[in-house]
Amino acid sequence: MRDARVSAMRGVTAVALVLSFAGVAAAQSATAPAGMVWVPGGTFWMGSDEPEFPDARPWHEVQVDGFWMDRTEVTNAQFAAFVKATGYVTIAERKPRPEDFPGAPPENLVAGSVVFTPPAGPVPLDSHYRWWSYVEGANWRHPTGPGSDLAGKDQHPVVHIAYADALAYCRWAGKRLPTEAEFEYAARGGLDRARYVWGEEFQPGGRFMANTFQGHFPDTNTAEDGYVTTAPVGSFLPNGYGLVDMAGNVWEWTSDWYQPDYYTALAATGKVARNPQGPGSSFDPSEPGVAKRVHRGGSFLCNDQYCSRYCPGGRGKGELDTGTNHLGFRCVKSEPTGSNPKE
Ligand SMILES: [Ca+2]
Ligand SMILES: [Ca+2]
Repeated sequence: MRDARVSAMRGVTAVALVLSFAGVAAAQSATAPAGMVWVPGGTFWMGSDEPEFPDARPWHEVQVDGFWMDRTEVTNAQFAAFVKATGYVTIAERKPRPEDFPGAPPENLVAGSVVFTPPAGPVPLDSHYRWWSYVEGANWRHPTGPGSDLAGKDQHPVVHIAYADALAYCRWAGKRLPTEAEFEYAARGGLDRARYVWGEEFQPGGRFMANTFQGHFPDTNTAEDGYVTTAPVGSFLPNGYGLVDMAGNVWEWTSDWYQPDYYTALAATGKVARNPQGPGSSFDPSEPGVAKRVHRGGSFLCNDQYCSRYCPGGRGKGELDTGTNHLGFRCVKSEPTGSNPKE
């Protein structure tokens, strides 16, 4: 009788062990989506008091729930897998429709995208049209136009991504775009109001920490950080949450509409903003009729002469159909309500 009981107990123990291992396996797969990093929720100071960032004022307290975030920008290899699975055609690959551009000469309605085209010498920094060109045939497969391709660039961030393209990828992957607050919170990596996503010094110990622009903008890129345009994702050290390229390499879409005084409105409530989702509509005084969403993180073209918005408080913005060869994205994912891994 005792033997039977021991044997039964052993059986129970074995079953319990099996269940326990199954539980661990399930927990591991649930807590670690491939290529994603858990960003624990918390409260932080969002914004900036840099003189050149008037739309990032004032500092205001924001609370975000924890979420999963892609460790890297979405790569060409990842985007190619999405296109292969779905047959998706990006905005830049589609011929513009005359009804969307009334009055445009038919010869101008060509599929293409906007490419950084550096001038031969120094130019006034008064208009970005001096270094951006609409190039027929430029798209994610041809980053600088028809003569270029993705050879050797599988691990580079995908570029020429319009907002709808980013959304389509996110939905396919079962993810979503980050809010602006989630992006900044994640970019800061747990540091409180630091100037850079890695700390206070641009080159700690002489080391470049992000892919930005060195030299004289926009005509002479000395690429002391090793990269003239995009770098393979993760070429620079991760931040405090283990995320790479949260500053520089390519700008990244967020889901928020852009308004320059949104932070002022949040701060005026006198309360901590909880999981802010952005304003209900867009307004950019420099182009009032153009709806824009927020871009974050800066790019390989950022430099202190023209654009230091790779700093974590820096805000960018863009028209929804406009991709460029320094704009990509990454995705995030919420845990189901009530589940709170690692917290
Ligand atoms: Ca660079
Ligand atoms: Ca980036």
